[in-house]
Amino acid sequence: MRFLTAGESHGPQLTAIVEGVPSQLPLTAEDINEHLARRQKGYGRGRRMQIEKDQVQIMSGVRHGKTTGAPITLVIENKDWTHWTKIMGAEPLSEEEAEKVKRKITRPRPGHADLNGAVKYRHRDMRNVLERSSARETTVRVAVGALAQVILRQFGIRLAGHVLEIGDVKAAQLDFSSVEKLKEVTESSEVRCQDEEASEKMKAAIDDAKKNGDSIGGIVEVIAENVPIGLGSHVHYDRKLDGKIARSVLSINAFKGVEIGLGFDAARMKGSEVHDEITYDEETGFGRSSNRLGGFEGGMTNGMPIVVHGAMKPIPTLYKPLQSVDIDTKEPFTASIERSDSCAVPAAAVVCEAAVAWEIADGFLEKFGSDTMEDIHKSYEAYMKEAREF
Ligand code: EPS
Repeated sequence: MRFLTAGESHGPQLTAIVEGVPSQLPLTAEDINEHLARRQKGYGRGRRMQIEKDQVQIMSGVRHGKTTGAPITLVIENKDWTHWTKIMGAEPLSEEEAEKVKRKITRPRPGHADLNGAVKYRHRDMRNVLERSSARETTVRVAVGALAQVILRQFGIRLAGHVLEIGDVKAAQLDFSSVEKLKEVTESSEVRCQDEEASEKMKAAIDDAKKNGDSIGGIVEVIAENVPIGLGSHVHYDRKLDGKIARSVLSINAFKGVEIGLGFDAARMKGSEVHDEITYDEETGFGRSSNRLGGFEGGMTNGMPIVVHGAMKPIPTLYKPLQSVDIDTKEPFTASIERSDSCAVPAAAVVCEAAVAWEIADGFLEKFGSDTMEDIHKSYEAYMKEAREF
């Protein structure tokens, strides 16, 4: 499968075209809206989230509740567009109008794409960069990830994204038993965290950052259960599924780090403390006695849950000004900003879940075929039987 996204933060809509989805998959807008609503929640969001109520429109590739195999177009409108029709419109402006409505941006914000994008694409108005680099785009990535989760659910593969750390507050170690159990707690948490005591401290840390005109980042975890052995491949670098997941997670706005399983900690431990011992059971076949490698060996899934961590830096749009330089006057200035989130880590857990879901679904179809759901089910059942009896 592949997808493209298009759209600006204050433009009319966000769009994704998803190609390669098998036919006969039951799919409704509600399957996607559920995840869009999850992304909009979270303690620490700014005023924009009160304006938007993200809902998907399925514009192609689905008929009477089932996919046809044709490209699927997903559209999510920006409600805020009504305030930006002149500023963000596609029609040319007269010089007089431009003066009035353009709201040219010449002051790059440290930590944003503003300056690099302006130099690269030769824009004197940095709105041409920041409208597209905005994390608003993650809406449509969540929509695409929701579609991926509809495919995965047919095979019992379920995912949960949750928050491990916000600022300097860490949740207690998770005793993972199932995605369902994890979701029971995290879906109702304002910071998407399973540790209630830590959640309160996280909220206080967010309040503190907000009060000081600052922002804070954090670490999210995504767990995927019931993933069959053998997705991805050891034979070539660009077929390693853990590598694809890492790239996808690092491409989420503001993400600066990714780990699978123990991740960086593994580098500080002995081999005997890191590797998961192999077990055998007549009914279920081969397994592992632990899951320190997060479900991956040799770029392939090993049948254990996939465990991915992503580190999000603090949002760089700050009320507390940082030093920068105006690109027109070359004068230094300290920026002050109108509207921002002080923490978007709870939402980022949903985005990260979507990114991981997409890569697993893609690896799944690569292994089991991609034309019709019926063929995929047959191929999956036959392989799982062989794998159990191997
Ligand atoms: C964002 C800035 C804020 C966030 C936005 C991402 O938007 P605005 O500039 O309209 O206040 O609210 O996030 C979303 C709109 C969203 O849907 O997550 C940024 O600069 O990245």
